[in-house]
Amino acid sequence: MENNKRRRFLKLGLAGAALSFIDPFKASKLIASTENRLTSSPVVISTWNHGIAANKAAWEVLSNGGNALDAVESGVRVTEADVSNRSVGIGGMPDRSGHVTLDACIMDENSNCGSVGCLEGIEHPISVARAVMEKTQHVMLVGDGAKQFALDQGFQKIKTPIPEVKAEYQKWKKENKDLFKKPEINHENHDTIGMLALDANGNLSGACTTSGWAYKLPGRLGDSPIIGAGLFVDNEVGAACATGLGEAIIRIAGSHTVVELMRQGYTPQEACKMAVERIISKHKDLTNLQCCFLALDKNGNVGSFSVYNGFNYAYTSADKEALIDAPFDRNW
Ligand code: SD4
Repeated sequence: MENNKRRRFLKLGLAGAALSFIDPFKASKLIASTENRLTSSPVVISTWNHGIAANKAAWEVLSNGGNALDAVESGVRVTEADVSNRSVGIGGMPDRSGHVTLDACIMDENSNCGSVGCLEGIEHPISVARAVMEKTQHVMLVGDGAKQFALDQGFQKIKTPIPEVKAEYQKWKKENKDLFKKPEINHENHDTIGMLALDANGNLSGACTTSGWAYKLPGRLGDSPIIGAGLFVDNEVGAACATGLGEAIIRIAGSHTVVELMRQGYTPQEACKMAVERIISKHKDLTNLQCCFLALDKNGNVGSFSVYNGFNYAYTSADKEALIDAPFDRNW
């Protein structure tokens, strides 16, 4: 069979397989057009309940025929601009020297990617990450260089921490005289937004943005700005993102691992579970070690899994909007 025909045959086979196993979260809606070209019904998923508002903005783009890249950027910008959110964007918690440093990355269907780390005083790190991707030859800019680049690109300076966060920090500082005590990861700290979208042309993109671990050491980067850790997209296969303890996610190149497992034929759900099991196998002490993965494959099937209970994600498609509790390995 010549290559093109074989590819088309495989796609149609996949469509048939997907349609015959429909369940609410694996509702692949492949539609064969008259030319036997497959288009997809758009889907967007994102971490935690702040994903509901973010998905709405992303859906606005997707449902109007927009592309997945614009959708994920628009979506997570909603969370970044929400001053009541303590773990993403301008309302984010500071490091232990009182500086709010933001991390973000974005990746499109052509494996283009951009990222910023330790970016201070700029409202929308995800858009700066996109500018790194589109306007430079680099993938990642950090610290003062990232800030200077953002200002050169016309992004506005903002003052952080916002007054409420500053007050919380002052209180924390008083109560934690030993500032180099190992900071604890707790439930409240796991609120990064990672978003994955499939558009009507069957293309995938993803975005991830966070203020990171509250009271982290100055200069610390987590998984969220690292392509392959906090986010990975391969348009031939699928996309994955992560939230939770970044150090553990980086250690297994988490999101890349999930995508590669999907490439081997595992469902998004199985792939997320296997990545979590890998994390578990690499850590003797799982106290407070929460990590969660979210995945979307090329056919619109989704999956998620976390170490502990408590992780949920927002799902939006043409016929369903839901906040879904992720399966988990163990209870807290
Ligand atoms: C980090 N993964 O910086 C992020 C933290 C997180 O919700 O997910 N917060 O390690």
